[in-house]
Amino acid sequence: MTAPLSPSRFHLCLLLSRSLCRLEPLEVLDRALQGGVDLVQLREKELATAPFLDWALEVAPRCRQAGVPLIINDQVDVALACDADGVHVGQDDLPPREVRQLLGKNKLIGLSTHSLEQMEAAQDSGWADYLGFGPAFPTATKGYTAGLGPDAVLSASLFCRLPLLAIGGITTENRELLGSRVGVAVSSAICGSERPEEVAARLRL
Ligand code: TZP
Ligand code: MG
Repeated sequence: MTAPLSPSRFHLCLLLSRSLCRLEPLEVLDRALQGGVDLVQLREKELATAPFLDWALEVAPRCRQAGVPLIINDQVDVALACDADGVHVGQDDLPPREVRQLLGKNKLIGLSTHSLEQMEAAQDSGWADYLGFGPAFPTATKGYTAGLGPDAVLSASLFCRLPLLAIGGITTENRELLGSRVGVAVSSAICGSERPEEVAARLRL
């Protein structure tokens, strides 16, 4: 990948985790891509680096074939080894400035934020290409018993100058509460479905 990617077009990010998949994980991926996912983030908290890379090397060609960028959660080494399109980090992970030094300027960096203050700091520092914001709703996936709620997501979407993906507990039932201005990143609602393509299509407003 040589040209910088534009993150402004992202509407629906699949956070793919094998352990959450009801169907065979590659089938979940393919069917979610058919349903309109336009960004894939591979998030595998239970895999060591070598099996994570093996898995990423299976996922990467399918994303490439679909024309959808692949982002690796946390691990810059895995992203480089599979020539992914970028890395997503949280507030306590390798800082975006250091990620940029390792990845170079033509890859995407996503950063999770949980407040307007974190969002402002991320924008001011200028290293991230897009921001996550959440949890929008409670979610067992990351053990959040409360969400920030739709009003906070709406405020964030008005405040944020970078492309924004709301995250956490987003389902086909609550998606429209967040408004069409904000993109969404979704794991369990798509991975846990028997019909990932239908769920993905309904999550795209
Ligand atoms: N960060 C905030 S909530 C979350 C992450 C990674 C989990 C999102 O998964 P789900 O299953 O869509 O709630
Ligand atoms: Mg992380």
